[in-house]
Order: sequence, then structure tokens, then C-alpha cells
Amino acid sequence: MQKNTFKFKITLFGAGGVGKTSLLIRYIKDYFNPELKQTIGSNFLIKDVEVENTNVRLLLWDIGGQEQFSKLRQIYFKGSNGAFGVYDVTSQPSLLKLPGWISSIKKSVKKSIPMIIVGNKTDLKRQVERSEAEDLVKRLNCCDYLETSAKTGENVEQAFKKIAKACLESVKEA
Ligand code: G3D
Ligand code: MG
Repeated sequence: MQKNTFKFKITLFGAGGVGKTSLLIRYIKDYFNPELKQTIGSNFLIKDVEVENTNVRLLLWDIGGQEQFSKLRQIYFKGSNGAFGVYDVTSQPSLLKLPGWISSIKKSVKKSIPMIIVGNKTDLKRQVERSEAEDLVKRLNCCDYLETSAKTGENVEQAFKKIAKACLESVKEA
């Protein structure tokens, strides 16, 4: 790792089953495993990227199968530089869980951090209107909204790039 590398902790959040682990695996390893089992515990994966001629190391945290335990959430979010929220475009309840997650983040992280929301599983028949998701994302003050498919790979790289870029901009502003 070069000396001038920025390190950002980016935490994934969202309801169980929306595709957080699949998105991470698609991004890091470029494959999709339909047999993927529910993650146990939280994992983190590392990806080195270049953003605007700057070396950035992303520490990507995946909460695993314990999404429902709010005490764990606080530990998990602590020290995050950015957050990556996921819902499933075939599940309205998964969209409506995002505000609760974001209030957990605000309780755990003192300063305001960039957040991106992705609507995943665009390869399936959607149940949530894009405009509804966009409205919510705007109300939640997230920096961006994208739609992805961990299955086809659509927009996956772009989504992680956006959050990396937003993290970099936030440290440069500070
Ligand atoms: P999670 O980590 O948010 O809990 P997972 O979600 O990554 O474990 O994914 C939950 C299920 O959704 C998995 O299926 C996975 O294969 C599927 N999935 C994830 N992303 C996509 C996607 O973009 N498109 C489609 N069609 N399916 C996706 P199983 O059957 O193992 O539960
Ligand atoms: Mg998982």
C-alpha cells in the first residue's frame, strides 16, 4: 500500500436478503453465487481503488445475518466514513426499513457521513416505483441513488465508486 493511500470504512446496511453480500462479492470477485448462504457474523473485505488519481483503500463491512440487533448496529457503524444502503426493488418493506437504519447510523457516528442508497435486483420484476425510492432518498439526505443487480453486475462497480468518491470529497472538505 502506498503512503498516500486514504482508508475508508464503508458499512453496508439494509434488510436481510436484499443482496448486500452478493453485491460485495460481485464487486470484489466479479461473480454471483446463487447458492450464497446467509452470512453469519460480520465480515469485512478490502478493495484498493483509484479515485481521481488518488489511491483509496475501501474497508467494506458487511453486517451479516444479524441485521435485527440494534445494539450490534452501533458497534458495526462506529468509525464509518461512509455508508452503503441497500433495498430490494421487488420488496417495498425493504425500502421502508432504510430510515430506521439511517437513524441508527446517526446515533453511532457523530459527524455526518456520505451515504448512498441502491435498489438491488433490477434483473427481477420490480415492485417499487423508482420515483418512490428517489423521494425517500432525497428526504434522507443521501448523496446518491442507483439501481443495481448483483446477478448481472449492472451498476455494481459504479455504486461503490460513487461512495468512494463521496468519502474522498468529504475528507478533502474537512
Ligand atoms: P443479504 O446479504 O442482504 O442478506 P444476500 O443478501 O446477498 O445473501 O442475497 C439474498 C438472496 O438474494 C440470495 O438468494 C441471492 O442470491 C439473491 N440476490 C442477491 N442479489 C440479487 C440480484 O441482484 N438479483 C437476483 N435475482 N437475486 C439476487 P437465495 O436464494 O440464496 O436466498
Ligand atoms: Mg449477507
